[in-house]
Amino acid sequence: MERQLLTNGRLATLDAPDGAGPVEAGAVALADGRIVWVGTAAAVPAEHADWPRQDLGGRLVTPAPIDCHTHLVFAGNRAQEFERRLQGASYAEIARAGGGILATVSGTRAASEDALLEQALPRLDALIAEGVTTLEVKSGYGLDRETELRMLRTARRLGRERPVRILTTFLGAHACPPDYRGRPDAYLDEICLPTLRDAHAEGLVDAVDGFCEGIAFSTAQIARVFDVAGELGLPVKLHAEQLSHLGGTALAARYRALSADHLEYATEEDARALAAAGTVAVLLPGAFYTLRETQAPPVAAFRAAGVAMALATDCNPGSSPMTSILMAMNMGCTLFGLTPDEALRGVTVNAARALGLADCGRIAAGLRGDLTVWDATTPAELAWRIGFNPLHRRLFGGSEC
Ligand code: DI6
Ligand code: FE
Repeated sequence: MERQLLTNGRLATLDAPDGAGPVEAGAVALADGRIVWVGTAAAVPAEHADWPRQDLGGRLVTPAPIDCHTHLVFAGNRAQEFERRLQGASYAEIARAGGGILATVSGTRAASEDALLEQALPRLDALIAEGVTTLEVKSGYGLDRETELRMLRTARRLGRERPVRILTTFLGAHACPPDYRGRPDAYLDEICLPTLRDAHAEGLVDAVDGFCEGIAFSTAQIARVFDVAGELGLPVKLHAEQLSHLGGTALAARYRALSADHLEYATEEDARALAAAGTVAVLLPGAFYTLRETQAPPVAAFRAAGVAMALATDCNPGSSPMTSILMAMNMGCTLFGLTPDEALRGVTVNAARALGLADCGRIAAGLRGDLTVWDATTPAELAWRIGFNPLHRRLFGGSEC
């Protein structure tokens, strides 16, 4: 049995009520990749006291960050679209003209699995370099059977290529492909839903997502996707109220979704529905920033209703070309008014919830040994800086890597 005792850390366990500060002079005992005991160094039980020790020098220890919303697998880039938006074109205009998501669909359809892997790895490595140990990866740039399956297989491969846990999400209802232009229901019947069944049969799907928006799918269409997910026993989540209020949040709550994501145009009533359903609000400030949106999500309403808030990168080539979870924390604070403690909860305990995971996101006995040690002493230092990475050590399942 592999055992270790980390001592002299400042532990932000995220296992205590809001606002509880780090445990000073804390210790964590790990055995076989799991946390077996957490507390103050002075209280280490005799049974762990002689385990190999590592002194953390008073550094901050947190649960390792979790990126609960990414579109990490895709081919090509959208720098040209960036230039067009700088000249005044809107994201929706570009999408309606066949650019945007559909531009990435062309590139992704043309890419082999090896090419997709090769292009995704540097993005994954950037997240790992900031301590991320678990992330979600969506399909949705194939919009045909073969490419959607290839994206999901690539996502699974990422988890074999690197010391990281990948959760896959089927996002066939991301956009209506050109060959089905104006016939979104036919696309769902003929491509999206059969592909979901095939992907599930191949063990490639951990959850099902959709893009509920004027430029994508209606609530009635998303409900059809969610019904099939329910039949297959798969949890759902939704891109909702990003650019307008269409009722996606209420729909997500009705289906007891793991999360509703973006939510710039969500209302107080939506916040109450999320709270009642136990659905996590995943805030994506990278997309808000990139698209230069002006309406921020209703954070005060989420707080008042008791909605758990997570933060993620939304890493994608169009609306959020961001591969930094620390930057997501910084933007969550600066653009959306989260406190640094909320930002930390957003990428740990609440991000785990948004993925339906109970075995990570906190420092507590029984959980995976997914920990990060920082050259910092307070959680605020993680969200404070821009473009600086204070990671000192990353433990994935108890192993340093
Ligand atoms: N919302 C997003 O932020 C991404 N997808 C979505 O439904 C953007 C995808 C892209 O622009 O490529
Ligand atoms: Fe997204």
